[in-house]
Amino acid sequence: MFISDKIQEHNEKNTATHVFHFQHISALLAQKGIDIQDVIKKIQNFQIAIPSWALGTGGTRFGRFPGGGEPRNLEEKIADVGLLHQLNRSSNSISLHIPWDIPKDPAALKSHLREHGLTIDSVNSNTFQDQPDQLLSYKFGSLSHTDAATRRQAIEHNIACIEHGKALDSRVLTVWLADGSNFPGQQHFRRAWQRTADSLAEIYRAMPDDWTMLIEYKPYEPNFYSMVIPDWGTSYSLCQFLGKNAQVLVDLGHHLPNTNIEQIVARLMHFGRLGGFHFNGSMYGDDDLTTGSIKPYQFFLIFNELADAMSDPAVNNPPLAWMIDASHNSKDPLEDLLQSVQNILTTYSKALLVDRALLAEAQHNNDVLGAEELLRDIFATDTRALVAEATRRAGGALDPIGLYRSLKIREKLIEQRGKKSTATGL
Ligand SMILES: [Mn+2]
Repeated sequence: MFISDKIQEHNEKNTATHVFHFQHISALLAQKGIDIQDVIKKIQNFQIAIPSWALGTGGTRFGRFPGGGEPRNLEEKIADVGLLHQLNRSSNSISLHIPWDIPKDPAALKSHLREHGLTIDSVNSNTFQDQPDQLLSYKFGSLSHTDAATRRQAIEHNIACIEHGKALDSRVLTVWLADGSNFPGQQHFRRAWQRTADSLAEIYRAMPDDWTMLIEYKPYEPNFYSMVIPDWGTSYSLCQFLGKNAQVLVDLGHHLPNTNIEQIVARLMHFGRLGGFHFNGSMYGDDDLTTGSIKPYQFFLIFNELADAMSDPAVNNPPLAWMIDASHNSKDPLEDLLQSVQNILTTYSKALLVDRALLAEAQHNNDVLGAEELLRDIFATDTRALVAEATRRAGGALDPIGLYRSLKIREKLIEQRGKKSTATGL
């Protein structure tokens, strides 16, 4: 579905209201001496990958309630991401899950991607479930398994993911392990770490030099007593063991309640070891809700640390791979993704407005209230018109969700794909 004429029509219709809000924020920021053009450029350059598994309705272990019109194959998934990118100009890549989305004809797929202005982001291995044709089970682990043949199978799967990625010009392998134990005594912690490290080292050696391995951590689930990689410290220790092309991946929902994620982010960037980011919203655990929906202030504080480190020439951290990793259970997945991207861009734009010199001064002088109020003032600033202007200049819609709804896109997708279509992997 190509909708550039509809976008233009929509923007023209909404120009007056937009200009009113944009002039207001422009005047406000001019008073503060902020270069608004630079901020708009940074917002335009911020691209967030959409995972291939987020385009259909998710679910919980109790059930799944699909909404219809879900993409039936990888081509339709690419078409959906292409549509999001047309609307917001900020979702220019798709992250693939192997084996749910094994590309059958890489050359054809690449031209399909080009048609939609997209690239492949990371490839994600899957050893958290058994596949029908699989010889050995991952019930008791994969890369950390006590049995060498099972570890071998999991290593080979990851190397196969790298091969699929190479064919599509990806340069990132994301590894998330479900490995762990459910009961005390079940697993020898030190040996499990070492087996995992040795397995990852084999995969690392199979990676081309310009690739990055992202290692994701998670405190619990599916294992509830221990996870082999439960926290950023363990991810970091594995990266140190592997080499410079291994980086920690922070998933916002993979923390225990009240964890200071902003501090984790700052630490990792200080060490030059933050490689990737999975956006979602969390109330209790890995809830995978809409990004920014539950704790917007914390989300701003996280972005504040990211923006601070990204703007500091003394920080030697590679550019980050940004991705949404959420599950859409009660909303239209495409609307939810548009909403997430809007929340991400709005929060990022606020972080760009923080006066770093003033904040540093307040911190240096131990002006506790001064430093805090500086952040709170920016958090309370409505920057939606800045994001809308950045999107408009890039050719996107002033109000991506509004346009999506008025074009009745979900209804059209249901007509095309049917009420009962199911996205692969769900
Ligand atoms: Mn994740």
